[in-house]
Amino acid sequence: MVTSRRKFIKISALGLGGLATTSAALNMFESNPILDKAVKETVAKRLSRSATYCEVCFWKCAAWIYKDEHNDIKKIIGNEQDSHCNGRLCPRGTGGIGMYSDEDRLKTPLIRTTINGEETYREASWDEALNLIASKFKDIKANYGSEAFALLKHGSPGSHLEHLFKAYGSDTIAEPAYAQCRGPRETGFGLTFGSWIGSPEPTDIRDTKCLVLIGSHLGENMHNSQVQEMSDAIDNDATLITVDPRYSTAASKSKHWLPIKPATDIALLLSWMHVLIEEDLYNKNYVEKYATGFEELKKHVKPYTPEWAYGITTIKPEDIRKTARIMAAAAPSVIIHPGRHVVWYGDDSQRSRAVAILNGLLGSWGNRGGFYFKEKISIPKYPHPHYPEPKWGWHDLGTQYPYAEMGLTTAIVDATLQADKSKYPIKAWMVAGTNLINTLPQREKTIEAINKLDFLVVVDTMPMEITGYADVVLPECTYLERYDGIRSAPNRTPSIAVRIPAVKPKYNSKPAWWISKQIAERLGLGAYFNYDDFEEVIAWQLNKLGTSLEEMKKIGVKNFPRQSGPLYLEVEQDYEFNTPSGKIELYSKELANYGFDPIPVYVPHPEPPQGFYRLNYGRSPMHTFSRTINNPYLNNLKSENTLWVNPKVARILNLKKDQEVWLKNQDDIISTFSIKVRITERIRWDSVYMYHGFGHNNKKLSRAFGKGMSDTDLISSTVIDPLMGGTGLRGNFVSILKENPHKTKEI
Ligand SMILES: Nc1nc2c(c(=O)[nH]1)N[C@H]1C(S)=C(S)[C@@H](COP(=O)(O)OP(=O)(O)OC[C@H]3O[C@@H](n4cnc5c(=O)[nH]c(N)nc54)[C@H](O)[C@@H]3O)O[C@H]1N2
Ligand SMILES: Nc1nc2c(c(=O)[nH]1)N[C@H]1C(S)=C(S)[C@@H](COP(=O)(O)OP(=O)(O)OC[C@H]3O[C@@H](n4cnc5c(=O)[nH]c(N)nc54)[C@H](O)[C@@H]3O)O[C@H]1N2
Ligand code: SF4
Ligand SMILES: [Mo]
Repeated sequence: MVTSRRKFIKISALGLGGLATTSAALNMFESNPILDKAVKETVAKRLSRSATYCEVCFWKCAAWIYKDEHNDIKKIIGNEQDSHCNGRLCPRGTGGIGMYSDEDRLKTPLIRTTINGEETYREASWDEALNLIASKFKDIKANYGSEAFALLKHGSPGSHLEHLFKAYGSDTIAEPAYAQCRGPRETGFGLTFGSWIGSPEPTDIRDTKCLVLIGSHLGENMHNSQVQEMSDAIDNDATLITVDPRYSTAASKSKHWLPIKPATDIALLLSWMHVLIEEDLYNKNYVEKYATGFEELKKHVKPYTPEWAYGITTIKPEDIRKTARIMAAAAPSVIIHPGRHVVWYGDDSQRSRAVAILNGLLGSWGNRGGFYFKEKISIPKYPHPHYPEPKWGWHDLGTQYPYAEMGLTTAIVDATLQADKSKYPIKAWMVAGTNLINTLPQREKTIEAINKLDFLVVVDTMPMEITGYADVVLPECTYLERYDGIRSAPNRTPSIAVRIPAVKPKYNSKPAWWISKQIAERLGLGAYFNYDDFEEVIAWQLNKLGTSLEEMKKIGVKNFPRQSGPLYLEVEQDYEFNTPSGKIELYSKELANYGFDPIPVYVPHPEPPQGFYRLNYGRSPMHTFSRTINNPYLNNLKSENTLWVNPKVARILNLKKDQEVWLKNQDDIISTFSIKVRITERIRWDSVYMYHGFGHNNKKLSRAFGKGMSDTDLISSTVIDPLMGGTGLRGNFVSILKENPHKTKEI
């Protein structure tokens, strides 16, 4: 129901920080007041539209870009036929227009140069920049082998450049969406159900009776259709249980909020399993038919009573029992959400596995209101010669983590640091669509690795921090000005969506497909890019899929019927899971063979020392990471983050609302900028909280520079997941400084 969904967004936004941002945010979920005004002013004029999918985050909602007869983009709205957005974009998607209009954009290629002894950038032609890059590709190959050139990427530009790198002979490739984001949950669920979760998550939220969110703050984490479904589920009286040390938006909509002591989730999960098994509430038929290892699990969780968990988690035993019973009553229409950003404390694959096992006990996998069987269209490969076989690549880095199934960004950093003594010497990076300086933990290490490189080229749309370290900066045009690969994502019904340029690239910017092709041609690899325009590739693929570019330009999204069978298990259906045993593995022999715990175990983590608070962070509903902070429309909605501090702490430290403070962490690292205090009961007294993405330190970002604080400044300590190499980021502690430490230093 549209009305109540609107209401939900309104209420949730209200909780977020005052009316000023709220009313605009509310309006923006469906329409943007600033853009609406522009549209009204041109009401007499006809607007034409072209299809795209959003690049402001990775939910990839399909949308229409409206422009007037002067080719001015006026508005972006969701495509009604798209299951990722159901015709409505989130505030960030609506504000995506600001990515295009931002006057701070990168405008032309830049080459590092020294003038009067000072390093600076000079503007260059594409030809000069591309020739220089091609010569470096050749040098690296001749001196160290192609494998020594690494690609660090995120988002759409990545796939074009990945093709270039593979043609060149390197699959030394990684993205932060694995080791700094989803990796552990894919391992945890993969080990249990034999299937990755993937994106979008196959959570059947719209039909669920009980949704359990553990450190997953849907509503601030604005993944579009997921938030819409949660709102529908609330309308349908589903029970929400939120486990979060912070009173999140989701917590404010929940029947049960469990303000867990940070870093203790595995204890709660084990105790929930204990209650389900001891009280005979688990889904017996399902477990008997589909699971293996039940007896071992039963024995394992026997000691983990709610009373035991209370001492660890601070969640009252009666609340643990009550919520376990609610889950069991809803089963199998219950979801213990797998989360998305799950790199917390280093034992994250095991925590994710505990979440998976709990879902297994309740029978939610393959059942309505639990997890559905997803399906996607496979896009035909445009023909090209075989890739050469690299001698080594991402597989060989981080081999100590047996479940690392994608490249680890941090292993690339390490291999770069050890290039002189390693058989895998990394000597050059291309970075595209990721602001590594704010994205990777242990910034000093990232910068040290960059300093060791022979060559760094950055492809970006904005003068983000990472561009300041490049030898060559290439300006990519925004998603509104280019073709990209066809979107095909797993969902209830498979669909495809296209991205068609609405306008010509502004300034002297170019799309990543063109950049890749230009470099390839200079390297004699033109055969891999056998087309003049990427449009030809898409047209060819669409024909193979039984549609055409003409049709897709008109409809933007095409939904296909399911081919793989029903969304859910049939009653008593035989089903083989893609695990070694063919069953849901409550106990994993494979893990035992590797010397890991076959069933998750709770291990205590370090606590904040005296005078320190745990640094907690999360998503701002108005922004995506660091990429949108300078966006004129979104910056207008939220220009800086605040530090959430419990009133008790404020009293002890005598902090006032809006007072500016600096933070110093356990390694004596001090934040670059200050942050304003927000005193609120919504955060526990043992932690402080801030939105990630703020505190930019590149002056070229005129709106974002120096506004708020960067959580990454203070994440100098990580605990690595021994299974898959993810970097646990939540083990950092900060003390609050009331005097400007930078000023003091200068005196
Ligand atoms: N401290 C801390 N670190 C984190 C997180 C956190 O919460 N806190 N979150 C983690 C998670 S979950 C993730 S997924 C990662 C995200 O990591 P990133 O994807 O690196 O995040 P962004 O800061 O958005 O950086 C995106 C970069 O891509 C550029 N860009 C945007 N659009 C385009 C485009 O169309 N073309 C090109 N070429 N460039 C473009 C932007 O200008 C920006 O420089 O960060 C992880 N790291
Ligand atoms: N608006 C917006 N939405 C986004 C994004 C964005 O940049 N902006 N990014 C997208 C991406 S790539 C990702 S990965 C997701 C990330 O979104 P989520 O997976 O939802 O995760 P986080 O932002 O890491 O979650 C932060 C929540 O975890 C809680 N938390 C902290 N420590 C603990 C703990 O020890 N135990 C428990 N139970 N909870 C804890 C925090 O208080 C906070 O509420 O968001 C996606 N959606
Ligand atoms: S959720 Fe929002 S930002 Fe992400 S793709 Fe959809 S509209 Fe864009
Ligand atoms: Mo992420």
